[in-house]
Amino acid sequence: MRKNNFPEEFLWGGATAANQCEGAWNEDGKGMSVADCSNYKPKADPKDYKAQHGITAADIEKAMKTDDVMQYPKRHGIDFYHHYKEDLDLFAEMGFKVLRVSIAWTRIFPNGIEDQPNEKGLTFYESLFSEMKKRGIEPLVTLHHYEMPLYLVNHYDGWYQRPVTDLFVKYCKVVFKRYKNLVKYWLTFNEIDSVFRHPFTTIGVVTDRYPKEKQEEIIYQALHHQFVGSALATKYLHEIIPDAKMGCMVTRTLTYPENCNPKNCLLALKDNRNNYFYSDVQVFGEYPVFIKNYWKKENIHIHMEPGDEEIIKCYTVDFVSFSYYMSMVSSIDAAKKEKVNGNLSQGVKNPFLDITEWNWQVDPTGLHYALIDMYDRYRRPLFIVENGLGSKDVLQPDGSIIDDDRIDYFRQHTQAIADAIDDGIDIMGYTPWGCIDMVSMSTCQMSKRYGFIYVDLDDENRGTYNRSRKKSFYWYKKVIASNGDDL
Ligand code: BGP
Repeated sequence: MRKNNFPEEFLWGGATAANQCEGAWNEDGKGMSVADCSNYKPKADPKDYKAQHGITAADIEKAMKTDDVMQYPKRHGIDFYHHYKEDLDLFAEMGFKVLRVSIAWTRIFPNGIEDQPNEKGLTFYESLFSEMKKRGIEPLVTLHHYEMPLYLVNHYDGWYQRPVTDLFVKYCKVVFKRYKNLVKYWLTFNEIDSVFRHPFTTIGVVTDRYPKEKQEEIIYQALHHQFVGSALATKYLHEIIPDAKMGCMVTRTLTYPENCNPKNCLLALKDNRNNYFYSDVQVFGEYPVFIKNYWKKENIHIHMEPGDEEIIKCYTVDFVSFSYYMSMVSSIDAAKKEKVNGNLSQGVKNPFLDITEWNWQVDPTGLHYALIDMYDRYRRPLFIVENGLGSKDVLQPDGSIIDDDRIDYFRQHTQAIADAIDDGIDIMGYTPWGCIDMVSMSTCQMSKRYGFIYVDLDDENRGTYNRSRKKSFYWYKKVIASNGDDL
């Protein structure tokens, strides 16, 4: 058995999000959220990155009028809302030290604007966090994971309008006060950099309501409001729970140059810098020069209230968390090259890497690279809060699932983390994504599975919702028990 150097306090666990697992979309006073209205929208033009999840105003109108959970699969999720105790038992059996969950804003403030929070929503999360603590599992809570009240989309144009920042901060203060004895680790916005990939689910902006030439500016404006919201949430967290830690959360899309042609290297440098923009603001507390320069050149004007820049400067995050699924390649000849077109990733194919069934390029060495690079840049503790392999698991006649490909994937990525720790990188923990199968974010399908735990439910919503242990369940249990030595 190889001896790795994971620290004793390393937080092993898994990650989930309310909108993909809870279900119970209209129970106990919950309001309708953007997730309850989103369905998979195939891209009309594969080259148009922004068309993914290009929800239109007409789609929302239609979604609001139907109760059909099959058409909107996130509405039923895996019914975690009613199964959470049994799921926590399984996580505890694997030895989880931490579980990443998100709070559905719409359970606390159904429309986002009420004077008083919804007590039933608050009680649900109180019970969830208490049950975790009873099992020795530390909650890691995302405040905003692709879920916001639909009311705010229809009445404020989502995060484009400033009042949404205040409403978000109000919601944050309520949950900080209520859970101050239960939750120490918090994250502000899940993959805040996704605003251009799928604006509806991230900032509640329905792009077709605006002229094409204004859309980019509107997205940056909404993003500014989120940055201010993130800084204020950090401020109030530290005031209300002084020993709590706040993290930002970004998608790390590490990009390599196609080769050592200096032009490709320069392009990759710029692509990586664009990816870093979002965490730069939340860690350094200011907009980078290159973004201000870009806005100037593109004639993009961002309205900032007096004091905004100071707020962003003063209340930066305590740690940096990120999802890591794949790496990318930059090439000045991209148009002429072979491509990989996954549902979220697109780009030049890297001949040295395997791809998943959904065309995501698998690159464990890239995780090691990304950890070194991020730590050199930020010098703050890092937390890998998403990583994993989406695949179509095959049920054996005896009901078991032999997911050796997933075990391989995790073995290599866990080793990459161990190697980065060996290089002196400060890593707080590792929470593989979708530790229990749930509805896929981008495809809205159940058949894209990530879990150590299988959930009996198919794309047509047929199934018993029964949970069962995959082969990877036993593998991960052994890894945690040996603190990362026995891979
Ligand atoms: C991240 C999201 C998650 C999640 C994961 C896997 O971008 O934060 O919510 O679902 O990707 O993506 P998918 O479910 O589309 O395969």
